[in-house]
Amino acid sequence: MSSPVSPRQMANAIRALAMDAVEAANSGHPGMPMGMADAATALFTRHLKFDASDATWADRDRFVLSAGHGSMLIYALLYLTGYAAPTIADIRNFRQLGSPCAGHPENFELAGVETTTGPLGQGLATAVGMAIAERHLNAVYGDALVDHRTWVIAGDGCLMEGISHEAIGLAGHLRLGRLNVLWDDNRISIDGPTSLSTSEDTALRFAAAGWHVVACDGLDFAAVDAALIAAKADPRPSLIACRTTIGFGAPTKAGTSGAHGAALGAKEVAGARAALDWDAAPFVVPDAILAAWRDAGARGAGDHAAWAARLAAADDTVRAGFEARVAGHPPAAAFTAIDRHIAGLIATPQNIASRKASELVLDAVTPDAPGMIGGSADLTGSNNTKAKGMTPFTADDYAGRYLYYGICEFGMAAAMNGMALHGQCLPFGGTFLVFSDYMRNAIRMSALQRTRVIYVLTHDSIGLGEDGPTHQPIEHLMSLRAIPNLAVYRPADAVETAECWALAIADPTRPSVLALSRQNLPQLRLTPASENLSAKGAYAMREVADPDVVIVATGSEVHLAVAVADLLAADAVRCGVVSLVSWERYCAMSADYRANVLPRSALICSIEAGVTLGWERFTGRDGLRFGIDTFGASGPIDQLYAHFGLTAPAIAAKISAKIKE
Ligand SMILES: Cc1ncc(C[n+]2csc(CCOP(=O)(O)OP(=O)(O)O)c2C)c(N)n1
Repeated sequence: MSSPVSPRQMANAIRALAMDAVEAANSGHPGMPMGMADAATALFTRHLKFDASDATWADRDRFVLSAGHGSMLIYALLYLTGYAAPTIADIRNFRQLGSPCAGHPENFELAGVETTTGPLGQGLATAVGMAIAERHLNAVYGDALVDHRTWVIAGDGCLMEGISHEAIGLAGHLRLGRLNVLWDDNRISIDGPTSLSTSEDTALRFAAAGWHVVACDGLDFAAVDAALIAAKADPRPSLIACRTTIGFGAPTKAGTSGAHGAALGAKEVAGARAALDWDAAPFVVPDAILAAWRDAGARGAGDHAAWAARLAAADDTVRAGFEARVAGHPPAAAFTAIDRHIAGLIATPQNIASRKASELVLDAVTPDAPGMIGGSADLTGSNNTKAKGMTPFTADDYAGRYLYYGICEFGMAAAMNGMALHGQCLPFGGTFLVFSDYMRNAIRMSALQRTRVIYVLTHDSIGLGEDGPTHQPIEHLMSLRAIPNLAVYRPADAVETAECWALAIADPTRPSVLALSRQNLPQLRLTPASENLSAKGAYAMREVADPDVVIVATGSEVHLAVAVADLLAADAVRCGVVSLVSWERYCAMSADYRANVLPRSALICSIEAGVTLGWERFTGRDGLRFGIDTFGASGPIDQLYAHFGLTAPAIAAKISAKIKE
């Protein structure tokens, strides 16, 4: 039976819900959903492969609303197509505390939201990672199990952001033909028309990056449908430029920035209802229109069932591996491999840089952890991220597990978020610690979204030497520690480096930073431990009874602390040394454990070759904090440590003087 409901009526349901929710909240962005409603209707009723009854179906198409401020668009779509959430009550509570319909879409609130968006441009770059994951898994498992697309709705803002350059370039280079971006070409942003700030030819920009570009009237369902058909047929990634009108339907605000980010007001909403021929009460979708949407939401059920049958028929080992990856369980063999590697280090100690130690871990673990996908922002040989046997992921070989991201830190980080969110992938990627600033917001988004992404950030102090202050991180460790739900590890030697990798791989809902040295470090851990000592965040590296002083240090400064303790011992000062591998883990330990590691009875002093800001937390007001509160300098490493007062004699003298005060 053919539905009497027109696509425009279906689109108007989105428009009405967007207007009503923003009106009720008296905050939000009605213009974008109203402008893109027809295009979204074409996508969701004709092209997107999904089954609203199971938001977690592994072979579903991924949909990313990169223009996250238009969140009512995705909330309306999820409700209308029949996802378990949001309910209409949730939508009525749009932007209220406790509603899953948050101001911007959040992946941890709604199963149908693939990624948290709001920081413009990042959704698009995250989608590139999803498209990479899809092609990789397709190469591993074949069309029968992995065969889906990634769709994006992006606005002018997303495409103005610099990260779009990185994302578009990478997608074009890797010929990610299953990535399709619908651009809401409404030529309006907050300050007014986009002509205020840009004259760029967006279509040419995408074409130059190797994309297929198709333009259509974004308010015409049939035209968008045809453009989406063309996009799917082209082997390149596609930009579908949808010419739209922001706030379509609003009598005076349509086409103006007045429709962008505020409630339209009762009079304007009434005018829009009249113009759109929508006479249902607020938050009410007429039965026939809702039924048509629910049909669209069930469209994929047949595909889903056929896929499930193929998975059930797959070889037992393949199916078990596939399902374990979907569940996000790293193979037990990966942890066994790390344990074996640590035993090897205890047997044959290695005085090597922690970046090199990290490479040895990767060599050991990646063969047993097929989900691990590495990469670097053009610093492969410095970050030591390419494990033995890892081959490049290229347009000609999607089975490869190593990505050459180019000099695109932000794009790399966002793409890694996309791979992790896609599922079945555990991405890690490298750059210098100092350039974490370039990708900081994506690291923040990893933490907010609870993705298992591992950042391998090398050259973690002035210890990198001659490259000088532009390359020497000073405030970075502390500023990364300030990001909630991010584990920042700074291992002191090769054993701790292996322990930190094990912790990062095992942590399902938290990203990790591994801050690693350029310079060689002596191996301090020389006896086997019965457990992963780094898991507690901090532990005694040198234990003394009833200490006068305990030095808490991190990474490359732990062996310096040990040297200080030796000098103090010669002076009859009882000095313990604590390796603080991870603040987050240490602070999560019991008060008893923490007090045992850093006893109140002792003078606590810190050593870290970075800002001293923050160390008061452990040293109190009386303790000494050894660090660097200026930029670094260019010179050989030994001269630099001496210049900044970070030598054993200098520190021991200050601690001695303090004790004698
Ligand atoms: C990185 C970042 N910078 C700034 C903002 C604030 N902001 C939200 S929407 C917007 C304008 C976006 O314009 P456009 O993409 O054209 O959206 P439309 O006006 O069509 O809704 C800005 C600047 C943001 N969300 N993210």
